[in-house]
Amino acid sequence: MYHMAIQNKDQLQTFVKETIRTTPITDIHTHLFSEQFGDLLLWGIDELLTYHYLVAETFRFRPELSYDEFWAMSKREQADLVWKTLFLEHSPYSEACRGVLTVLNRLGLDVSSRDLESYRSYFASKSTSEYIDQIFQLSNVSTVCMTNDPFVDAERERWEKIGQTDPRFNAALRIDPLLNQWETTWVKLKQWGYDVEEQMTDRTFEGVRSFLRYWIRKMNPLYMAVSLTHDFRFPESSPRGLIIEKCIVPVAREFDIPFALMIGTKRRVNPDLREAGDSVGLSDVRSVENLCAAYPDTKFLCTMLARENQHGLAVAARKFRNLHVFGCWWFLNNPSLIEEITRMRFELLGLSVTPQHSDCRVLDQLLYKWDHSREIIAKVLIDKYSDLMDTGWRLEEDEIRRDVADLFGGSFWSFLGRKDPAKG
Ligand code: HDL
Ligand code: ZN
Repeated sequence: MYHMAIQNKDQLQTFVKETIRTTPITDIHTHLFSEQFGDLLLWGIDELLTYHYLVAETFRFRPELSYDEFWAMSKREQADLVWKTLFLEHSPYSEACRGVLTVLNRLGLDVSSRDLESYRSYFASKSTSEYIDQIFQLSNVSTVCMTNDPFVDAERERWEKIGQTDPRFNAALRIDPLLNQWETTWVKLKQWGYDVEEQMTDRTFEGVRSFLRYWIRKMNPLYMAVSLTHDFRFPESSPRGLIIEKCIVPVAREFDIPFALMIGTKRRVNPDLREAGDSVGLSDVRSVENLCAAYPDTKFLCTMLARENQHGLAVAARKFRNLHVFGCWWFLNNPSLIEEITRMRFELLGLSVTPQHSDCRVLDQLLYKWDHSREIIAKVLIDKYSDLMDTGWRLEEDEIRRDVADLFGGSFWSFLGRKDPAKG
């Protein structure tokens, strides 16, 4: 194939930006659901405005508003208050506010009108399936990975009925209650017919392994995932430590799927904020290194919530090829931190990293979370390629296309040892 070399920095900038804009993305962690999951899939302006990030920001300007009063409001009333507080009474330049406006703009709505009712009528005219198609097409996301938690009744019941799901939506088996609330979770497993007891016995371990096998066979997940608080340590002679050692790791290897660790939350520091009440804590990278070292044949995906953990995590990934780092998670999903973290990762890990995931809870957020991140990743990549040009390295267009495809899911699929189903 004729190689087209990049001739100068202007051409480099233009080509990288266009390649970043047109390369489809595999979004490896979201809270989205395919249409078969019914009202578990959130979309539209009122869901966008009541995203828990915006709820937290609204309360900061409403010292007189009681939490109970807010939670008693309808979704529409909550959205009205968020809109009034964060968009009309104050300029909406926080990332979560800006995101709502990016979505409206990308849908072709008149953001300058500030006419919430006109936005509402636009969404009211959409059906779920046509809107899913529209958002995937506009955001140029090819597939998303869901967060599928069999301990959520509404979700478990739907899995019992669902056959083939939408190929744009991959599954991930989320097991937080198994690892973080064993003292109550074991009772549920027993009720579901698994031969477990509270004590960490071989019988219990086999019961938990059969639970995992059942859901992996049902969901065909890309990976198993857990969110862990900042004080997570491994090894640890606790139910969490033992279930990881005796159940998660062996079953992950049996099915050749990674175990994804999302580490660093501080749960419900303000419980009145509900979903918005979690905070961040400094985590222990050593524990991730211990896991990778103890189980070299098991694949680990990892993202950490504290900015201060990012350098250590990137260095850990240099030590362990069975560790794949991903995303600028949650409180890190802001332009200044995405840029800092992406620069550090590209300098330490090159292409062997997945720089971003969206964590979308509302379908339309795919438009803004990826538009904003594409722009930053392009900026960092241009700098990195520009440094290469300065050494006399010849940059080829098809190699830049290859690199961007790797960063936007290719490295993830290679790490999984699977082909991207969206690529046929
Ligand atoms: O545990 C997780 O997957 C987190 O992403 C939480 O869902 C968090 O509330 C969130 O939405 N972060 O973006
Ligand atoms: Zn998440």
